[in-house]
Amino acid sequence: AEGYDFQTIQDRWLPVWDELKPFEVTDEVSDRPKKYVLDMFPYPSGDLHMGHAEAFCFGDVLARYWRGQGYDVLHPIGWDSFGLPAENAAIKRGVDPRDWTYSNIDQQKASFRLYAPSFDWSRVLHTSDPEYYKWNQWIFLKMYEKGLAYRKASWVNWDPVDQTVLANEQVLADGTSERSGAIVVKKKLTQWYFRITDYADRLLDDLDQLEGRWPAKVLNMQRNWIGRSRGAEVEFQIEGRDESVPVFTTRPDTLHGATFMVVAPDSDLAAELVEDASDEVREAFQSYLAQAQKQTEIERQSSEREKTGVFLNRFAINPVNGERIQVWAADYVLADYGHGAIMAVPAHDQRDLDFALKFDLPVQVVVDVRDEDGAALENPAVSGVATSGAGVMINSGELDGLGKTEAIAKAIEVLEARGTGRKTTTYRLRDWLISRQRYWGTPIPILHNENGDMRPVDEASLPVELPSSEGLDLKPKGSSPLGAATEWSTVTDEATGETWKRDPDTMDTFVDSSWYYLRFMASNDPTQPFDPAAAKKWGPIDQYVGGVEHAILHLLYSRFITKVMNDLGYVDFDEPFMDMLNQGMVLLDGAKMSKSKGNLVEFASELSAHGADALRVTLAFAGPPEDDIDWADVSVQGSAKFLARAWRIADDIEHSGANAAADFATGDQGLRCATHHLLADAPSLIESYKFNVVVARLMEQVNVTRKAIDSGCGVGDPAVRESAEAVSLILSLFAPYAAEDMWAKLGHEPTVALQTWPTADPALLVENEVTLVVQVDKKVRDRLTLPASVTEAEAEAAALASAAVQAAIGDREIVKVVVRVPKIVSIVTKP
Ligand code: ANZ
Repeated sequence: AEGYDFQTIQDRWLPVWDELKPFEVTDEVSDRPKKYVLDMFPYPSGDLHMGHAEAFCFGDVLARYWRGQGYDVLHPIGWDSFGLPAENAAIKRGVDPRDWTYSNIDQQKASFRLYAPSFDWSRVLHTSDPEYYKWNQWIFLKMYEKGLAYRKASWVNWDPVDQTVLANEQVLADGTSERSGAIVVKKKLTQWYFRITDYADRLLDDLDQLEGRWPAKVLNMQRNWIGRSRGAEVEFQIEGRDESVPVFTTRPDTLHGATFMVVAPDSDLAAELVEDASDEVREAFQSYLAQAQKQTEIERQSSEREKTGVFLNRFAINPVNGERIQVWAADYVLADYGHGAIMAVPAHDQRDLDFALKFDLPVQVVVDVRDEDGAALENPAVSGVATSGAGVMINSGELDGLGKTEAIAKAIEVLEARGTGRKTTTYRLRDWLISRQRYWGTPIPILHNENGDMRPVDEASLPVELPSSEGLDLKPKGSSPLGAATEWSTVTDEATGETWKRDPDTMDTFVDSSWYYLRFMASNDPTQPFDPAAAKKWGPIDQYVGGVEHAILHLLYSRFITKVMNDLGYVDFDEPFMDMLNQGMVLLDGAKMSKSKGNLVEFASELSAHGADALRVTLAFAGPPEDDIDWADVSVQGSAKFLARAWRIADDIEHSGANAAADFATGDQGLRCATHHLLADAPSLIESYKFNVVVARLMEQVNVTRKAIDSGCGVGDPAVRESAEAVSLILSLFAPYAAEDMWAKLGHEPTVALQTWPTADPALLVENEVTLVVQVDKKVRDRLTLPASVTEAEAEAAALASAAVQAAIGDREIVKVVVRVPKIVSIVTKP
């Protein structure tokens, strides 16, 4: 007989599966339960890599598992194919971004076909197809109608190399661009935003529903990113200015200790406050502003950094005590948080204290904070340490004597009564900047005229297709290349003859990926973004699988757009991802793989050397899926050997001519028990992502089965066939080719992937129990069924607890208990 050969098996089953298309599913309502399993879709930057191999292996294990449990499973695939890397690569190679993108997609598709995830290939989408991005534009128009899409001028992170706007998290802690490595600068631009801040409370509160279903780390990152902060806004009058200035504070109780005010140098307020200042002040301010704009937000907020600032030669009035306090500009105050201005309370806030000590500003203690022994803490002005904890209010008029919580409530009450402040909530979350000055993205469907009016493109004329890149200079230069596509840009209104210009910007690709999971429910439908009835059947996603690098933005934006869709009545759920698995990374010798480091393990070469099955088994067996995998520590050969052993059992059965119709119940009991334990345990192990344990159990089952064949019941025993079938079913999650081949050798039609798993027979799960005999004065009084692993103490306790034994003992005294586990407990009484 021929041995196990992955290549032969792959060649045998690929064309069969191509023909069968086993994973295409319909949107029709069925009486079976459903699961929607989705892996974060790939970016086509080249061929698939080991990271894809891992993530798609785990997603596929889960998708295949639910089919085995009798569910209708939607497991689609698409490509996140717009974006900067394609554009930069295209510029470098002098080709159209389309050609580069779609040839990479073709390569990834071919690799996926071999790797064999159980995708429904009939639903493929690419976000760079006009049929897809038409619906980005449709979503934009819906948002615009609802006031959720708007334009404003603001300071943005600017990458001077890529010449584009960056999101905050694309700026690294050292102030450089994640993309180009350039030092990021601030630039004031008019940009499009989505009003995600309107949804801040819902985005935060609804995370509670996902507790225990998403990794705790991801929930925390989402919560911190939204950053809800409860407090008050307090109005300060500024001398020589009519309107008062609001500041946000979490500690309105400390208002009597506010000894100066600080405004963000890059705020509109700062610019206004220096308008009429002396040349000297204005110049000092301008040079300070220029310096501040070079700092990242992280640097500006760092407590390590020496405080800097300029006095604006203006004064504010503390609303509670009428004191005249100086107004400074300093970069530790951010322009776009709260109101971009603060009341500084140096005694109780470390940042303010550092600043006060550096510039010799007054420090006023208003909270008496004590240490554990009840001793007063040293004055912050002396110690240099702000006392930020709770204590009793002093030097604070009507607040004196109150504790922190009561003082905050009282302070708010007083402010509200006087009309100089109110209770409020502030968020760290900012609106979502969605416009980009680049070519390879979705055109924004807005028209502008000479007067500066805007109007949305008619829904009926969507999509606004990207013009050909021919003749356009795609090199970044600060304005969108589309502005130069004159013919494309110019739109004449047929009714009025008026000329309009298309908005030249394109959308952030996070817009594309914020709703792609919905498009799978009508991928080929030109008339609607998705079919609401199909969304009702499949939505929301039951299982999402992907990298933790998307823990914040992608998930937040998807959650936001889902809530908008819910509000607009298009979907009946308002969270998109019910359960989430974040896979670890694939490393080599402890390091992240990269081309530049020369330590890249190529997916394509691993795939051709070992085959899809061995790779998948190796990835699943390497450890818990959340952990990193070091490719230097795994043995693909070991996986291949295991597969050969498993396959050999089915092969031996096939060649033995053993009766396929044999009744399993007549099979070897020992082997049957092992098989049914495996069937009983596998589901909860898979559902708790313990894929490595399941592979280990399969290895054990293959060994037990081989032992039974060699030294026990022989290959013809029905229990051997039963075991081989169970192995084939469960193995199909990890090694679809080998499992399919085994299934065929056992006399079944393809495909094993669509078989529902048998349930374990409870009668075969109890072999681990024993009968313990209890004697009282040498007479058998009871027989107890106990686990075989019962300890002496447990056996004695169980014996003494038996009603029959207690009746036999009566009120006589027990003089001796002899325990021989697991067989007998013998009780001797005093007659
Ligand atoms: C007075 C005060 C006294 C403050 C005190 C704290 C302690 P979170 O919790 O992050 O919301 N703040 C307000 N707006 C700011 C801005 N644009 N840039 C930098 N800091 C700003 O922090 C809220 C606190 O951060 C506010 O409460 C304010 O300082 C400061 F003993 O006001 B606090």
